[in-house]
Amino acid sequence: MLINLRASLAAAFVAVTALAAPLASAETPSPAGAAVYFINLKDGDTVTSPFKIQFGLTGMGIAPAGTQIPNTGHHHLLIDTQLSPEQMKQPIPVDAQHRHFGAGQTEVVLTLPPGQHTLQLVLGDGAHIPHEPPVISPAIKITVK
Ligand SMILES: [Cu+2]
Repeated sequence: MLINLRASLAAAFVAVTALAAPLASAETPSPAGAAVYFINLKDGDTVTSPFKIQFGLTGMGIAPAGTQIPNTGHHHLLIDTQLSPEQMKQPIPVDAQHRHFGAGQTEVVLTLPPGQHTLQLVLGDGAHIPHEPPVISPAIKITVK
């Protein structure tokens, strides 16, 4: 009986894995020319904390997290970090260095310690996974006074 249960569980696990595998690798497509960018900041800028960052997007629309509408996504701000090639195919982590704007926000007021910081924007689909190809800005370096 126990063996049968184990076998069923193993079979169920294999079935779930088989279903999940293609989904996990099927990123949402992005249209050609789509881009995210910082509207009010550029590489080399010096700011005083707290400071506002405005997120720009062309070629796609904003939709809240959890929705799956073609050619949409929501903003993510990477602070002093970057996504590895593997992470580009997975839901973006949620922590202080990976900020999600899942309600569709297009700006944030940020407080960062004095010094140099790297900022980068990346759009994620309704499941927080970067599109294919990724819609990601160049990383910019700013100095917080
Ligand atoms: Cu997200």
